[in-house]
Amino acid sequence: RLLFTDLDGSLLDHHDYDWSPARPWLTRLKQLGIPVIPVTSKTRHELLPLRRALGLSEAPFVAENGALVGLPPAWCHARLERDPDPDGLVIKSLGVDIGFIRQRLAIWRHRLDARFTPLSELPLDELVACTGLSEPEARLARRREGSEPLLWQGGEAGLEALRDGLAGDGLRLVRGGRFWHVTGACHKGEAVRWLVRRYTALRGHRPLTLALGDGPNDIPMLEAVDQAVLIRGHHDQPVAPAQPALYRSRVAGPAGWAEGVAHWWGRDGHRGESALS
Ligand code: 2M8
Ligand code: MG
Ligand code: MG
Repeated sequence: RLLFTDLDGSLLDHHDYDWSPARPWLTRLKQLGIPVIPVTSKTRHELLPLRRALGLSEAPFVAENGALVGLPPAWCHARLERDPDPDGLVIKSLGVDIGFIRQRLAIWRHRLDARFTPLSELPLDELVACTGLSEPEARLARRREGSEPLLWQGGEAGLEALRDGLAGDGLRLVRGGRFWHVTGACHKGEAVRWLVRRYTALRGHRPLTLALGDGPNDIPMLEAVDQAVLIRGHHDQPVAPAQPALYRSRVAGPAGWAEGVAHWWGRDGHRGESALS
């Protein structure tokens, strides 16, 4: 089995990034040998200390909304990946370079007179104030490789115009928590499928998959798995994944995360443990 999870607003609290309500389940999943795979808007630099703190350093991860996949040695293919980075990870790019994204954003901002601030242009103190990250964490959030978050300051129509313009460049615009995120033609769902294919190739069987998320950018991920949890969130937009095996949590954040895992994989709830597992 594999568990894929969004971080902010899901495994981590939207405001203070606490995950204590999810701790008992993290321990139990570790004992069961079930990888908990972060699939997040965060950068791989933010993920390094966070995976360590969460006890997830042996699991792969998806960073920057599907733009990057990080593989620890056990997930590498001897033939395909030979050169891990100094942290022992092989990084796969599924998106496009941040330089191209920033270049196109600058052009569309000018052409459409669009009102937004890219994260890379936010002064550090403002980034700290609006996210609640510490200063060192905010520095790591700035080290982006395949996605640019935007603080949107314009209206709905401007957003659609920007989306259309970027689509012509092969770029996507998705809503995260506080930010809108610009990426290449990648998303969380594609990255999850990539990892499921890799697991299947290495282990010789398809895993049973569960995914948990709270935002619009999580929808493709929730649609790419066998069982899904939509965590109660902070969104005004209706979020409705095309997923028959969907559980909507009653509570938000890490408590909703624990509620969702218990729903599908709890002691009395061995639902869906079909031939897949
Ligand atoms: C941004 O991502 C979140 C998650 O969805 C958002 O859009 O609100 C990213 O900049 C990420 O790198 C950062 O850690 C996070 C902090 O809240 O904000
Ligand atoms: Mg989220
Ligand atoms: Mg996220």
